Amino acid sequence: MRRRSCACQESTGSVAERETGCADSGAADDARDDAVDVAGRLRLPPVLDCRRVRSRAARAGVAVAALAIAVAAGGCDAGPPPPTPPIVPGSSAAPREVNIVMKDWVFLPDPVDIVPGETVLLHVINGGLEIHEAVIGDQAVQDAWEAAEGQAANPPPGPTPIVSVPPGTAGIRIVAASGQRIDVVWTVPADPAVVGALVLGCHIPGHWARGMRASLRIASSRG
Ligand SMILES: [Cu+2]
Repeated sequence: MRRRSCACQESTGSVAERETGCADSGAADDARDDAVDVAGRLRLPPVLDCRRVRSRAARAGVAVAALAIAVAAGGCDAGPPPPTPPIVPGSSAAPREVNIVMKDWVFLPDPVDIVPGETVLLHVINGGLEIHEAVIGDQAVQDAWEAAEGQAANPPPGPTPIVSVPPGTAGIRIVAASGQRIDVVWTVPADPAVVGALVLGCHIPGHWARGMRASLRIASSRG
């Protein structure tokens, strides 16, 4: 008997058998040996190695299948989001409406597409459970609000301290409670270099550290 050290042939794990060589595939007299194997298997030592390999092969098969599905679907983390089609920039007379949804620790969408010089009507919606804010500004603005609000965290009993930042570092700040929507008209700077440095961030204490930020992307315009 050539297969008495392995019990793979009893089961449906034929792929593992072929891969591991547990089954002797070339023997013409195996039919007779099989009968002896089946009859005598209980007398053999445990065949854990073969079963373990089969289990591994099964897991590998699941992983390969999952990868194939992810590839077919384009993947959830398949790199940067696709570019948006050219958009019609807003004007002061007809601002372009832009939704920014704040959730617990993220902004949606990310990035937010804007056109330098256009006027937008921001609908800032807090879809999370905690209070959030949308601060639009460059890194100096983000740093200023992070420092200011960090100092105001866990205030002593009494009136809530007013949070402020040095002149020139305020940027745009929109604070919304859970479930609240606030609309703000904003004219985007005309200089693409300035727009390219803008960041969207939340500085309610601890939120920036949790990664609550998004980028603003210059979109191509039509019209
Ligand atoms: Cu937040």
